[in-house]
Amino acid sequence: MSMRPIDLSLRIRKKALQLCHEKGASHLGGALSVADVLAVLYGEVANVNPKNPSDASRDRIFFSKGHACSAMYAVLQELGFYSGVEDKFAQNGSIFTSHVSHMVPGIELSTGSLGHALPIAAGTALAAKRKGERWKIYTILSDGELDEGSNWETILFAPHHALDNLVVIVDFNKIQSFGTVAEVLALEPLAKKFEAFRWRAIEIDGHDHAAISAALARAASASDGIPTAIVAHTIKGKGVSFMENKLAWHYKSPNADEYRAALAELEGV
Ligand SMILES: Cc1ncc(C[n+]2csc(CCOP(=O)(O)OP(=O)(O)O)c2C)c(N)n1
Ligand SMILES: [Mg+2]
Repeated sequence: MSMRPIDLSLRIRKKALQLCHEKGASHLGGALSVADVLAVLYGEVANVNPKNPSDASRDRIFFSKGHACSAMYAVLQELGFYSGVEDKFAQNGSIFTSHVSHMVPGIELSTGSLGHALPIAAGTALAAKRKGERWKIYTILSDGELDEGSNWETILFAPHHALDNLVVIVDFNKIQSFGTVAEVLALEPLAKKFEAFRWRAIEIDGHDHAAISAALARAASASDGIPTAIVAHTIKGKGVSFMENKLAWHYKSPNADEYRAALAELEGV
C-alpha cells in the first residue's frame, strides 16, 4: 500500500467527523486520536490488498478499540476496500455496524467488547510462528481497555512464546469513557510495565508520522523473540481544538454547527 500518511490522516479525520455527524454516532474523540497511527500503518507499512482482503499472506490488523469504528471504516474506504460507507454506516441491516464488524472487507475481527483482540492476535501470532509464516500481526488497543485482565494475561503469554511477529500499538490518549485514565485506573509507567513483562517498549508521539513509521519499522524487523509494544502518546479529539482532551467527545456527536466548525479547522480555512 502506499498513500501519503499526511493526506490519509486528514481524510480519515474528515470522514470520521462526517460519519459521526450524519448518523448521530459516538466515539469521535477516539477516532481522531488514532487517525495518525492508522494513516501510517495502512498508508505506508501494512501489507494488505483491497482487491483481495483475505489474501493468505496479508498482515493481520486487529482493531481492538472497535467503538472508534468511524476511523477504521474511513481508512479502509480510502484504500479502496469498498465505497459508499457514508450511506450505509449505522443503518439497520448494514454490515457497517457502529462497532467494527468482520463482515466488512478488511476488518479481521468484530470488536467493541473491549479486551478481546489481543488474546486472539497472540493466538494468531503463535499459529503463524508454528507455520513459519512471515506476515505480521498488529493490534491497536485503547488505554482504557488495558483495565481488562485478558490483555495482561496475553502480555504475559506473548514473550513466553517468543512472538516477535506481534506488535501492539496503544492509543494512549489518557481519557476513557467517564474520566481520565489517571483517575479511573492509572497505567503509568506503561512502557516500563511492558518491559517488566519482557516486551520491547517504544514510546512515541502518536501524531508524529515519522516517529510512528520508525517505531513500526523497528517492530517489523524484530527477530529476537521479543514482541513489540508501541506506546503512542496521543490526544483524544486530535485536530479539532474544541474536541481535544474533552471527555464529552467520547460520546458526543457533532451537531451541524460543530460539524462545520470542525471541518473548517481541519481544512485550515
Ligand atoms: C468490556 C467492555 N466494557 C465496557 C465497554 C463500554 N465502553 C465503550 S468505550 C469505553 C472506554 C473508552 O475509553 P478507551 O478505552 O480509552 O477508548 P478511546 O479513548 O481510545 O476511545 C468503554 C468502557 C465496552 N465497550 N467493553
Ligand atoms: Mg482512551
